[in-house]
Amino acid sequence: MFKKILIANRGEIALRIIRTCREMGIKTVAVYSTADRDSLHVRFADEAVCIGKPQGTFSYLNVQAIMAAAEITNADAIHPGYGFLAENADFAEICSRYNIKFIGPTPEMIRRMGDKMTAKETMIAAGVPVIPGSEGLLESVAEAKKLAGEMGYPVILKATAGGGGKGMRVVWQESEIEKAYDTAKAEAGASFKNDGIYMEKFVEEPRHIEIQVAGDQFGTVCHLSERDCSIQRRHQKLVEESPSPFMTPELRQRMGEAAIKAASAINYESVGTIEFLVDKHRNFYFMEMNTRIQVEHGVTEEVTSYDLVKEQIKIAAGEPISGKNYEPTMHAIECRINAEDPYNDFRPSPGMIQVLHTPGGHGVRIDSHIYAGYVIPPFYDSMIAKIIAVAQTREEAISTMERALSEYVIEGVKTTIPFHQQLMKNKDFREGNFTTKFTETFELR
Ligand code: MV4
Repeated sequence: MFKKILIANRGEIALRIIRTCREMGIKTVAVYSTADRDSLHVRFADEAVCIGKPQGTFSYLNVQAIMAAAEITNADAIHPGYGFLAENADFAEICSRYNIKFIGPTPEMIRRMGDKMTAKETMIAAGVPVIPGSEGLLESVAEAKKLAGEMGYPVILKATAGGGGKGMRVVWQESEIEKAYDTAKAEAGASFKNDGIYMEKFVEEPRHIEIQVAGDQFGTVCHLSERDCSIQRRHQKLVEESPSPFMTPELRQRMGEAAIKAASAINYESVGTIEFLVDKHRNFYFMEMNTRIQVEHGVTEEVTSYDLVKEQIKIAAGEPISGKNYEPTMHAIECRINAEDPYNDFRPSPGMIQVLHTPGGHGVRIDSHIYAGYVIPPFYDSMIAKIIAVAQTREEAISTMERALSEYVIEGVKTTIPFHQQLMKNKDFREGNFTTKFTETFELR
């Protein structure tokens, strides 16, 4: 097992990793930007190294500085968390060149899933259902027009280097395709230095349901059931839950098998997530694979009693997993609390937390790095806490969440708490009747 892990991240996920390391008897090294000097991850780690100025490119994305910090502290592994360098294959490769274990999959696995068309081709070969669309990248507008005519509108154009919604264009009729093709290609080229785009039939009003998987170096792969992440706004998830209110035992069986097939196809080793789109007839299609620990991993932990960070570290250290699949035994709902103004287009609201009271009690888990007097810097994403409510039923989990939200006192910055309070009261949400379009019509009053 590793003796010392450097955590190449900040905020709540850095704390989350430090907590598991402490339980496992592993020493930790925090790295921090000058904006994060007074952060809890710096205090809670055994050692801390300043790696640069506030902006991500100078600090948490500064590979040189992070590798130097790992060298001088004698760390034998690096945990990248999520975001920043978590899905950077070049970084994973540099770690192995320095003889430092990257806690995650191999660079080849990251690359294969990072290119969306390659990922899709891999899934087709493995027999995992994908959304009907172009075979490979589009070569011309003429090809796009011909194919869309054959498939029927609406279609969607996606950047192969994209993901998470960047560089996407929905095309409703032939008159729009030329412009959509040109702008999607230009946007992809500008954002990713890769202008490859492909086409799919557009699935209207789908649910986003993802399956958590884990695989080890011995070829054993298991799944840990699903999370429903349909409540999103501009491709930012706001609420996640497990089990999905749309799930049936039969659908879980089929999606679980497909997710295991998907991960096995690349001999996946680490924890990861297979994202699916699910249509109203419960047809499901592979969308992308995330090769990292995700923000919403705690939802799965609460319903399966499986410590995903601990398993991720054990797998990286070469230990085997049991191979048994996990079914939810509880219901968990997570609300992401962001320092944003939900009444003002979710505008970021950085600044000092003047007053803080944190909820607790039965069935409430809070993952957060904030404290009274903490200053939320403007340089990073605005998530400041995650509330996870756990209970035996969805109805009870919602009640627990409402109770926890009502206890949360955060003064000094605007937060998304009022959004979540109204969402928990919404009839369609309470009935489990929602798709990825839900937030477009949900009005905050
Ligand atoms: C789609 C789609 C409908 N049809 N693909 C959004 C993020 C990226 N992972 C893919 N996305 C979508 N791909 C087809 N063929 C709808 C979306 C989509 C979406 C997916 C999941 C969660 C929220 C979403 C919001 C808008 C669009």
